[in-house]
Amino acid sequence: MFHVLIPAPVLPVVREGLAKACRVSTLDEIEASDARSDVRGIAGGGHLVVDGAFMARFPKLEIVANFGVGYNNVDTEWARQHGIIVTNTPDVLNEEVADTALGLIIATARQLPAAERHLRAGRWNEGAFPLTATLRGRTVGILGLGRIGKAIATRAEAFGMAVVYHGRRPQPGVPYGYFPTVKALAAASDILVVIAPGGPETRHLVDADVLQALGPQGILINVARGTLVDEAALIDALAKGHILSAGLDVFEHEPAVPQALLDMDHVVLLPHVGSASTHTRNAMGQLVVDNILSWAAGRGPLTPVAETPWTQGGANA
Ligand code: NAP
Ligand code: 8YV
Repeated sequence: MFHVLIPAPVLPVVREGLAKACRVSTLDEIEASDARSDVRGIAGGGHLVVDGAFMARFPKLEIVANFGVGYNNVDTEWARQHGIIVTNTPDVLNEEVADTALGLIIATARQLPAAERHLRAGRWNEGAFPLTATLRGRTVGILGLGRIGKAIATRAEAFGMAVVYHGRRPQPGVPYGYFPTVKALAAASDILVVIAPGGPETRHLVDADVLQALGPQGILINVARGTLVDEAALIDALAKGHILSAGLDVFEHEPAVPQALLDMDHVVLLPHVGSASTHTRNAMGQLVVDNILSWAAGRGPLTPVAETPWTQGGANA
């Protein structure tokens, strides 16, 4: 029977879906036995670090099915070199994460959480909540116009906002203006939305210079990974009024959130809930299961990541 390790807690849809056709073990169960040697799959949570040292513990490992579209937590280069397929969960979460991004944009521009705190604290009796920024006439700049970025763009358009973007290259057939650098994108944007992958290549793409270019009426939204934004520079820019506000679903050292951000009333902070509805998390979990079951049945992975492509005839062929 195909043996799958589930190293961290997963949704019932993952555990039960795999258990129907596979032998499933937790890390504790593996440690307590000599079963490590026949583990062929790992089904992982998005925050689980799957590095070379971890994968090397399982000599027969063939597939790592990551719970999450972002897979910066997996050493795909080590996996590729060892013929191991890595899969992720693309597309099934696009709309949910885009909804979260728009929620953050509205909540941040219109200061909805602060307005609610004003009401709950009984301060409405003392006076109206101050007037806020607006989405009217704003331009949204999207850093990473991929699957989720495009879903954010269509929503921004529906709200009457202009859309521009930056990626490593312009995309043919896309109706939005392209900017070749993040700084130029920020200068052209009122609201800068970060939704590119994490990892060393994108570390601190949004730095002090970019925030300065975004300007004193600018709003930064990050629904990607905390590492894309220089958090210290962001705190400094917010404190000095170099930008107006920020809406953040992700942080550099999750779950740690800097006290300086917690102390700011005009930023909106979420605990990495971009995809966190029951509907969407179950769809992601089902895709983890389907990838492993398809692989175990010899039909190949459904959604391998670009770094570990699969062609009929063998892993990484
Ligand atoms: P995707 O379809 O691969 O899109 C990523 C986009 O980023 C592409 O358009 C790509 O364009 C651009 N990009 C890649 N590397 C870049 C670089 N070095 N500089 C500038 N742009 C770059 O990915 P997706 O499915 O939309 O997901 C995007 C990310 O969102 C994930 O990797 C994940 O980290 C994050 N995410 C967060 C949550 C959450 O809960 N907050 C949920 C889901 C996903 P080019 O190739 O043209 O550069
Ligand atoms: C999850 C995500 O929160 O898909 C991603 O890249 O960031 C989120 O959907 C993450 O995978 C943790 O489980």
